[in-house]
Amino acid sequence: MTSSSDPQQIAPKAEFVVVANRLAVERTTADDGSSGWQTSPGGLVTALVPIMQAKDGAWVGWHGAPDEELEPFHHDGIDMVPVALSEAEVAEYYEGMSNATFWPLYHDSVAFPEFHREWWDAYVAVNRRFAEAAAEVAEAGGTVWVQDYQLQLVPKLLRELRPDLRIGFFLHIPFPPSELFQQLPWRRAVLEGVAGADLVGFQVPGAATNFLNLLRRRLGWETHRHEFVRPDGSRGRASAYPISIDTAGFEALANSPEVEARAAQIREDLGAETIFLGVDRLDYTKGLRHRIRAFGELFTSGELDPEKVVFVQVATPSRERVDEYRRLRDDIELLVGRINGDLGQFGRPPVNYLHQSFPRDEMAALYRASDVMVVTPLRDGMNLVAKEYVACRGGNDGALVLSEFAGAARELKQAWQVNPYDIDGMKATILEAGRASAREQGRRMRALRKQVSTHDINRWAETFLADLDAV
Ligand code: GDG
Repeated sequence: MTSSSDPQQIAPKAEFVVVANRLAVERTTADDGSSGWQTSPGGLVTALVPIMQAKDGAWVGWHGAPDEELEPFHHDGIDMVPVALSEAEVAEYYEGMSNATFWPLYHDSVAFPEFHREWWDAYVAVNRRFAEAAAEVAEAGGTVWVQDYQLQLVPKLLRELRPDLRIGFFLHIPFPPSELFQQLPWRRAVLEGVAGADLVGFQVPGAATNFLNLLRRRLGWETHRHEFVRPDGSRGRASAYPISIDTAGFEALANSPEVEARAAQIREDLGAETIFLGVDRLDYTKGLRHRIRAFGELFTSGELDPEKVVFVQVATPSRERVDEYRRLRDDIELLVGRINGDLGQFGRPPVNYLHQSFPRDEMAALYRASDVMVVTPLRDGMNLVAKEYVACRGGNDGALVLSEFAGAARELKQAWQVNPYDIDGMKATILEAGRASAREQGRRMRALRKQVSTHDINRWAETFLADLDAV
């Protein structure tokens, strides 16, 4: 959906500002070689764009190309404010501090977090740049909503620059228990940074509790239920706002004749009686090693018959310049190669592994085509894939196997829940979900669908912003 971008320079002043690591647009290249912008796909952008269009909004973020300075521009009714990052900052602030320190530390340290002082220095410098860009663009008394772990210092910096603003912060990933968080050499600065927001949102109540406990124990701040008191006497709140998806959009897509036809084609191509599906960014938090091992054992023992069953795993390429992700890819491909080498037949690998990303309609067709969706992260803030699968099952059929350690498990109680570290338990539950009667699957799926249709991404954004308004 390329729409016209006004190339002329603008000097926006916005009533509502979103600050995120990435801008809400991606570059496009036309056949004649000219480049433009298209709105990024994805739930957050889908939910916020209408609010921003209605409110005179601006989006502050990196545009994705290192060492390139861009002027603000107008796209799709929103002022886009690009923040420049140098090649070294991408390596230190983004790949380093964000993705090799905070990401593993906040996900139960399932990979070792690395602590490097030069990464931290870059993180501070870049956070300051984002805060300054937001301070520049927000109109007097406006609202600024800061997104995620790459920008945890922005709320406090922005508050110092612009005390007139109403500032929200939302963390998309888990917030760890204090035992883990305390390892962080810069723990005080991070807590104070986040607590610069008037309202701090987390995916689950436990994360808000972890955060409030740390403010009390580490910083010696007073807290009362959801409220915290800064040393200057000002107050903020921390609470859970479970994120969701554009449920109606997914449902409509999955029910379209094109997607229905494509789903039938996928089933025919795979030629299996039962299709199990996994869809994840290729990330060590998603539990791929454990999941593939479980399927390997089920195929080897014959409990799943490779002649009748296929396990499709889409592993979307992700963070390929970070070492841990390269190692993960090698491990996964070794595991998949062994299973297929040992048990496959001509044209029929038991594990159909795809290290690719697909358009949204192809994802909807895959969800629609699959009998059992297997979502088994070791730790996950929410997990939108689980909700998308449910939204695409208009016939109230299909089964969802879901890790207890995904934020989504709190809402999707009727899924077949598993502890992904318990491989035997996971194997038993995968079989149980696949063999459940249509009646049992329907009973569970109806309840799941009710939850996901009444709690969509619009409700998430509206609730957060209404509460921010009320603080
Ligand atoms: C973080 C938190 C939290 C994946 N492959 C393709 C594709 N996707 C889409 C999925 C889904 C999204 O990407 C992934 O979202 P998840 O929630 O599953 O996971 P993270 O990327 O780790 O997201 C997570 C989320 O933020 C939101 O707060 O839920 O816990 O870790 O929408 O469909 N989309 C397309 N092609 C692909 O190949 N089109």
